[in-house]
Amino acid sequence: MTERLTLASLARLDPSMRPSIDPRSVSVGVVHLGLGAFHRAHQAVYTEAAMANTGDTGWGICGVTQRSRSVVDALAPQDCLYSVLERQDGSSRVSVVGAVRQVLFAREDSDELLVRLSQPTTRVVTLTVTEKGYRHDPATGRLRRDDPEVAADAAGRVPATVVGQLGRGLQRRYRTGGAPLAVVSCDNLPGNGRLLGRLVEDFLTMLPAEDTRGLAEWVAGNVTFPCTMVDRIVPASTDQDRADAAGMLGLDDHAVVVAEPFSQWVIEDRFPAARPAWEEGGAVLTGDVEPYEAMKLRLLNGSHSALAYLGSLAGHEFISDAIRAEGYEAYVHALMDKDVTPTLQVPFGFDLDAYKTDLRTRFANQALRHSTVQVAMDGTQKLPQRLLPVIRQRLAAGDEPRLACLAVAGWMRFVAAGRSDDGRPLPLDDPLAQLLRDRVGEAGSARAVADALLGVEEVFGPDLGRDPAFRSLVTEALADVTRHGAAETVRAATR
Ligand code: CS2
Repeated sequence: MTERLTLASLARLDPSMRPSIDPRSVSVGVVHLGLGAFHRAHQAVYTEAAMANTGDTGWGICGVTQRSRSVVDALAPQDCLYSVLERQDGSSRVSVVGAVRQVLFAREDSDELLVRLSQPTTRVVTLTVTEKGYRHDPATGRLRRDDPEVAADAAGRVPATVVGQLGRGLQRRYRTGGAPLAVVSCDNLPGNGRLLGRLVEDFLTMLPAEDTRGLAEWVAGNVTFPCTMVDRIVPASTDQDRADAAGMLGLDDHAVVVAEPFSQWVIEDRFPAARPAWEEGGAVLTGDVEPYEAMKLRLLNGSHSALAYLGSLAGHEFISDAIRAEGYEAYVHALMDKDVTPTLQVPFGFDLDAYKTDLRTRFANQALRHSTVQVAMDGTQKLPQRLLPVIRQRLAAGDEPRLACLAVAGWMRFVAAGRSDDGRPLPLDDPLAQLLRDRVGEAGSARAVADALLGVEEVFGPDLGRDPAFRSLVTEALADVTRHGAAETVRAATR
C-alpha cells in the first residue's frame, strides 16, 4: 500500500512538488467557509504564493466544510495537505499545497468556528459556498427571511447557514474586542461582496434588539465586504485523478483537486486590517471589480451553462466534447460576439478578443473531463446572472438575443425532459427542483413547457417572463430543440 501524504512524508517528494512554504511555520490568519475543491485549487494557492513571496506566514487557512464531513475526513489524516493536479491536453503537473492548516466541520465544530471568526488574529474570512449558499432572493438581493434554515439560525440554534455563521461570528467579535475584519465572497455572483454585506445586515436585523445593540454600527465601520472575480475551471475529481496523482507523487492523496492551468483572481482592495499580499501571489487588487465580474459571468459562465444544457441534451458527457461537436464552437463564438459583447464595459487595455478565444480553448481542454451535468446543476441559481442580464439588455436595446435565448430554451428542455435526446437520464439537481417539476407537471408541448417555466419569478423576475419578445424567442427555440434535438438546433443557429 502506498504511504499517505502527510507532513512527515512530504520530505519524500521531489522539491518541485512540495509546498512553496514550510507548512509547520504557518499560523492561521484566514477563515474560509466552504472548503470545496474550488477554494483548494484557487484562493488557497494564491494565499500560499503570497506567503512564499513575502515570507509573511501568518495567513494559513482554517477551512470549514458545511454539508458533509468527507473533506475533513480526507484532509485531517493528511495534516491538511493536498495536491493540485493541473491538467492540460498533452501535459499535467502536480504540486502539494500547505496553506490550509486546520479543517472544521461547521455542524460539529461550531464553537471552534465562532472562536476563529471572533479572534483578532483572523483578519480575513473568505467564502465559496455556491450561489444557493447565500439563501437570497436573486430578484431583490435580500435575505430570504422565510427560509426555515435562516429563521432557525436567527432563533438562536447553532448556526447552520453561512449568513447565520457570519452574523453570530460578528456578534461575538464585536463583544470580544471588535477587531476589524474583511469578509470576501468568492462566488460567481455579481457584486458578490455587496450582496453578502446586505445579507449579513438583513440577518442581524432578525436578532433580538437587546442582543445586537451597537452591532450594526460597528459592522458598518469595521467590517468590509470586498467584491471579487474568481476564475479557474475545477471539475469534480475522480478515482482516476486520485490514481494519477498517486502515481506522480508516489504518495496517496485522498483530497486531490483537479484544475486547468489557467487561474485568475481580481479583488476589490477594501480591507480594514492587514491581508495576505495576494498581489504577490498573482492576484489583481483593484478599485472596481464589476467590469471583470460581468465579463467573466456572462462570457465564461454564460457560455458554460449554454454548453452544459445544449451539450448534455445532445449526449455529450463533457464540456470539451460539447464544444468540439459540429456547430457548437461556432454557436458559442456567436453567443459571445453577438449577444454578450455589446452588454460589456471592457476595462481599459483589456484584450477582449484574446479573452474570448482563450475561453473557447479552455472549454476544449479534453484532459479536464468537466462534466456537462456538473455545470448544469443549480440552473435556477445560475441563469439569473449568467444569461438573463444579457437578454434584458439586448431586448431593451431593441435587439433579438436569439443565441442567449436558445441557451435558456436548453435549460427548459433539460428541466422538462429529464433525459438527453438519445434517451439517457439527466438529473435535475437544483434547490428549486420540486417547484420546477410541479410547474412543468404534465405539460407536453414546447409552448406549454415554456409557459410554465417562464412563470417562475425566482428565475425570470416579474418582468422578463412576461416580456412578449422574450417569450416568443424562447418558445420558438424550445420548439426547435424539442422537435429537431439540441445538436441540430445548435448547428442551425449559426448557419
Ligand atoms: C461553472 C463554474 O459549474 C459551473 O457552473 O460554470 O464553476 C466555472 O467552471 C468557474 O466559474 C470557472 O471559473
